[in-house]
Amino acid sequence: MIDQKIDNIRQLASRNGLVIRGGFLLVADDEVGEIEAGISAKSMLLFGNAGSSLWEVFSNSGEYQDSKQDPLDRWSERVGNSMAKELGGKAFFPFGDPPYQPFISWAKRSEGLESSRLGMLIHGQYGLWHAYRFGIAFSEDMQRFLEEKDDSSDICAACVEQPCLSRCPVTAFGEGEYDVEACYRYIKEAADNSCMDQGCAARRACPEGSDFLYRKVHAQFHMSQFLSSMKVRFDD
Ligand code: B12
Ligand code: SF4
Ligand code: SF4
Repeated sequence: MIDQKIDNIRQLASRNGLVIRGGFLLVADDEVGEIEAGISAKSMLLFGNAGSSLWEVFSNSGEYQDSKQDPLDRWSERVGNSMAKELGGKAFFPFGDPPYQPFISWAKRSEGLESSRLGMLIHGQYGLWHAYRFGIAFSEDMQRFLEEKDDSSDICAACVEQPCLSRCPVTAFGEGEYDVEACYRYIKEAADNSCMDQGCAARRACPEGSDFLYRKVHAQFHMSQFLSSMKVRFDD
């Protein structure tokens, strides 16, 4: 019966260009709270894009076309809340005001992902080409209907050349942390840079998940969103 529910969830996600990105059982420290009065949350499923899977649906949405701010966050909010309502769960989002929901540690608990040498999470199939749009908390244990997570491989440790670490023109990943301002200044000021046109050069240097590389128009969308949000932070 519940197996069928997971299948329905998968189909619902897929209609929105999303995939289930694993799930985990909640503990008291997660402080997720109740789904509604008197009904506590027991498990969480994460949803996101694998490669450009969401682009078709998102780029045809009202949020993408209305020229207002943060279209992808607004789209995620609408789709996440509507799926949660239909499934009897409660949606949580990776964006909004700090403190942020801990999607990085939730992702590690869900699919056993590791942080890559660049900092972002690397996936055995999608490489660096994936992201999270929302999580949905359920009152039942949904994790037991998913494949067991694989904690076994450290992809970056097995990568001898580690090309990602030498491709950034301003060494934004030089000190083991991501130098956001150096990245921003470069993509804003360098007249002809492939990062704005095709996405982060360091990320593109990674050989993993090359079938899931974001489409050019999708990569350009993220880079221009990043540029305008960093303008507010560093220049305004
Ligand atoms: C804040 C934030 C940022 C900030 C970074 C803040 C800083 N360092 O000054 C900014 C806006 C710069 C940023 C940028 C990007 N981010 Co970001 N970010 C987040 C967010 C909302 C919160 C992280 C946080 O503060 N956690 C709390 C602190 C205490 O934990 P922490 O582990 O120390 O967090 C640090 C890292 O997460 C790091 N960080 C955040 N994003 C990125 C991206 C990269 C490439 C790296 C190396 C590090 C990094 O900065 C945080 C603060 O130091 C998370 C979503 C979430 N709710 O977790 C997404 C998230 C980590 N970001 C993500 C992504 C994809 C990006 C971008 C690559 C977006 C894009 N273009 O696709 C860009 C990088 C731009 C580029 N060069 O291409 C994804 C990562 C997915 C994955 N595969 O791992 C997440 C999970 C969002 C999502 N919806 O999936 N991000
Ligand atoms: S290039 Fe190698 S070290 Fe860098 S993120 Fe990809 S697998 Fe990891
Ligand atoms: S977008 Fe370009 S400048 Fe920014 S971190 Fe990636 S490679 Fe470096």
